[in-house]
Amino acid sequence: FELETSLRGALAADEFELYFQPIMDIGTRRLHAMEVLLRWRRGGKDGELVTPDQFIPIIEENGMIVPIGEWVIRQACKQSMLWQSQGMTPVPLAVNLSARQFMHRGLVESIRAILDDTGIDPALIEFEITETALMQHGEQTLEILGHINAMGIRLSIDDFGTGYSSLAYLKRFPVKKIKIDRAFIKDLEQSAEDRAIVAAIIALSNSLQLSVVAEGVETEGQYALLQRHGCQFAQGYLFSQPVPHATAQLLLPRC
Ligand code: G
Ligand code: G
Ligand code: G
Ligand code: MN
Ligand code: NA
Repeated sequence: FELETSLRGALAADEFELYFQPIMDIGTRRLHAMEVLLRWRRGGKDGELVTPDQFIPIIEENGMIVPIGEWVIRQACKQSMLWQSQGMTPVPLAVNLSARQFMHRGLVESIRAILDDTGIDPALIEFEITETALMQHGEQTLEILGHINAMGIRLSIDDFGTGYSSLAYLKRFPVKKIKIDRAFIKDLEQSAEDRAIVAAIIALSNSLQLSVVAEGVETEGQYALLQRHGCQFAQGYLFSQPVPHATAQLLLPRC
């Protein structure tokens, strides 16, 4: 309750920040993209850093996810353009979208306005939507995703494996990439069962022309197993935790 009260002024007080976590190309071990992760600097400049699990559920519930989520998309586009203007080679930035944002009719129009205002190449923005969110509003979601896809923004399925969809069902959506939930990666080296599940997801995804990101990769052993099974991309503490923009920019190649 107290959190909710201080969250109300947080956007106007400029207390949100973007963090970035690298997504690596497994074959080349080079940077492929970065996931954008929201942080709340509670109380301003010297305030404590609050992670999304502590406030995303609140702002999803009270609807503040709509303006805050829009701010995240705009800020990510601005950041990409700023890096480009400073001579860095951009990589795509992957922004998380909540189910609640899909229920808001204005989503497509605000994305269009952000693309226009910032001038960003839509190929440099991706949206991550969870499997569960995708299932919630079948037809309306399908329509909105169609509009987003038509703008040239790629879509990926986040936390794959934790919901109840099948890859066959996902083929109805204009999705190019799936992210295997870290629950399946955690015990990859110890668990033959998890290896079987992950191998099957990768094989079927590849045959459906979907690329695959493994989340929560923490060890070289996991990395080697994923590489052997044909997984293209990996994200996790093995490479980097989510970092602030000043650190993220050091990871970008220069033109
Ligand atoms: O950064 P990590 O530490 O704690 O993030 C936890 C989860 O919070 C992520 O998996 C993601 O689902 C969610 N999250 C992070 N940033 C955003 C955001 O900008 N918008 C939405 N909707 N969810 C986010
Ligand atoms: O670092 P400083 O407090 O001056 O940043 C001002 C705002 O601009 C912050 O919200 C910061 O997150 C944002 N920002 C994003 N990218 C950059 C950048 O490359 N340089 C600076 N100075 N600020 C950036
Ligand atoms: O997937 P969401 O979009 O749900 O995912 C990002 C979340 O996962 C962030 O909270 C991030 O801090 C966390 N995360 C990223 N890499 C790792 C990792 O290698 N191990 C663990 N335990 N958490 C991770
Ligand atoms: Mn995500
Ligand atoms: Na995830």
